[in-house]
Amino acid sequence: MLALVPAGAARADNPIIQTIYTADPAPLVYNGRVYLYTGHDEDNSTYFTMKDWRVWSSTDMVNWTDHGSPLSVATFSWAKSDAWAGQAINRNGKFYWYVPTTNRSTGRMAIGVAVSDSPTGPFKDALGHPLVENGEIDPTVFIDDNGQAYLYWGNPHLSYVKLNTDMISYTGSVTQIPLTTSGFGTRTGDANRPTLFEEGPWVYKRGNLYYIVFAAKCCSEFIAYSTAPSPTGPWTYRGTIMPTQGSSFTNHPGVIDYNGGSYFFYHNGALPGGGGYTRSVAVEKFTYNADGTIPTITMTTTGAPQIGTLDPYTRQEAETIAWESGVETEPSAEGGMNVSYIDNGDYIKVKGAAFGTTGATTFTTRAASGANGGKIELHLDSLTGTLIGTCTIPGTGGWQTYTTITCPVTNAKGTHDLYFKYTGASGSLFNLNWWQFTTGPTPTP
Ligand code: FUB
Repeated sequence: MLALVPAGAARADNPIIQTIYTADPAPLVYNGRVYLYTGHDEDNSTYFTMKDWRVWSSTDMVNWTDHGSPLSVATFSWAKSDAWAGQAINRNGKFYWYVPTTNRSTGRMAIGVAVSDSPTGPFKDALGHPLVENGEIDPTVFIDDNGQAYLYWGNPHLSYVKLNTDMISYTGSVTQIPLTTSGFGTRTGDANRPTLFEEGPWVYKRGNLYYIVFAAKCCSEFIAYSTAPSPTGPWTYRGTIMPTQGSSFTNHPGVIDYNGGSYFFYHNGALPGGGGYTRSVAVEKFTYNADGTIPTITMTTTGAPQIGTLDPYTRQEAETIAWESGVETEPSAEGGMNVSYIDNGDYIKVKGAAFGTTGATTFTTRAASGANGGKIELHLDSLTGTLIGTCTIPGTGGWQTYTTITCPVTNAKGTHDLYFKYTGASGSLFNLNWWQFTTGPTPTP
């Protein structure tokens, strides 16, 4: 469990995940939604102690739903440790997640591929052995317009293979991309690494231009990029995207276009207790220059603007969160995830809930408590903002014994950030699976 996020950070929306430490973001746009695949730094880690990968999703770039961990080192029978930086992509109605992890029998880093029918998993090992192995890390996957897929990876070299359309095999041999200073910039002071390329490549195409964005120089890293007229080069170094910032000595890029905007995902050490081995994923919106070059992007605590609003009149997962303090999540007996370890004074913020002109009349939530329950205070715009309702959650006889509770609500009109403030006795109060408001005439008791 992370240290409590200070109250002064309540307006921040970056880092976008606060329940755990996350690293190595890999966003994927699918079916109108952004799926975000990340690593997971263990609490109090003093190395890259990473056992599982995580999935999150959002339609508005600020409220993120936790889908838990559908892939871990244990998924790969041949893997020993190190759930490091990967990327997922969809093809053939399936989702392929390429990840670096340590091969138990060779002791080297290898690239595995997991497959699922759903972007949120569960994922299984597609092969039962590594897809490729040369002791290097950080796969990025890209499908060109002609259907040819490429898998790139590397540290200290940069290699690629041409994937077959099954996405789990390749044709031809592993090819090393020449790391020239014209292609990847000049590093001074390290005879073994004459260019800026360090790790974490992210390859994509925009218009007719191919981009490779990467973690540059070590340590601390910054984010730089190169472009090319083809997926195999020749690459031209284009400069810095994100300077060294943010109290993590690594950084890691993920770039997407979504809903008419461009977004840059990265990680830093911005949460309490954060640092080089306890990192957190964040996002910024940006606009390409007219010539296709990428502007300098600075880390912020505000993050990307919200796209649209959140509909409080449709069922929302309790683990859809813009910002929180003190809570955790866990797999729910009812499917998906639930919010857990809710203590007195903890809170969750969801951003931009559109209550409309008629306003909300009731709040319903699915809750369970193996203790004596507690209360949910519903506040607008801040933890001390207008109180629109208070819902009492009883003990239900078990932490996964859920019941549906409805409470009256007043004064909830217009669009507001919504704060769920949890109060009660000491210890865990209750778990929450989902919530939903109703609008319309006030129901008669
Ligand atoms: O998260 C473990 C390693 O740190 C990743 O594989 C690298 O890209 C760096 O972020």
